[in-house]
Amino acid sequence: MSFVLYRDVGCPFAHRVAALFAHLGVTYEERSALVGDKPAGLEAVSPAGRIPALSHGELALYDSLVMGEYVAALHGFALWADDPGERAVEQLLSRRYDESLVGGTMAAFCGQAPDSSVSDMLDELEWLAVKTTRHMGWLAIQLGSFQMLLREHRPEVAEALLARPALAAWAAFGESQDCVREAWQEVAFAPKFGVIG
Ligand SMILES: N[C@@H](CCC(=O)N[C@@H](CS)C(=O)NCC(=O)O)C(=O)O
Repeated sequence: MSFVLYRDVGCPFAHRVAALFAHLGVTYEERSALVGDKPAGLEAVSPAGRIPALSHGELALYDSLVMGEYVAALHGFALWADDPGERAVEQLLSRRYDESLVGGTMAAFCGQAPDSSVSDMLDELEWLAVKTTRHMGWLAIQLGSFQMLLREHRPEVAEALLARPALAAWAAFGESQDCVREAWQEVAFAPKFGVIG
């Protein structure tokens, strides 16, 4: 029974699922579309037409966190820290990232965020990072790309991030992960948002 991942090339939620598969060495089929397009067959798996979506046999999932939990559980991978307090902070970080930091990150890449909001975003990331000692697992996978993109597209923000030791350590770990690099090498959305060229 194979996994089929429906995604578009720019969706950060899809990237972390792809990165998790790479990290686990799990093969999967991919139905990919350009940014803003829907991959063929998506409707059958994702009733709201959202990406990413994942099918596995009869199972159809359309939230990346649920996919991560499922795939990790199947492969005996610890998505979260064992310690309840640490796990709670990791989950808080994950939720905050999804709710607002992904949008803030994208706005920063595109130069559409005022410096004050980029600084607020870094403040919150730092606040969460100092409370999270474990850099392994889902956390690194989903956030390791942050610094790579900043370094390429907003070097001054990358510098600001490096001035914060908790974030610098965290970014260095994330950047060292092959699966993070592989997932983000595919990113082709930057030109669409006017970041490149
Ligand atoms: N919580 C969802 C968020 C997914 C999400 O927002 N996907 C965007 C693309 S990156 C999407 O499908 N947007 C179109 C829509 O909501 O109809 C997840 O983690 O999978």
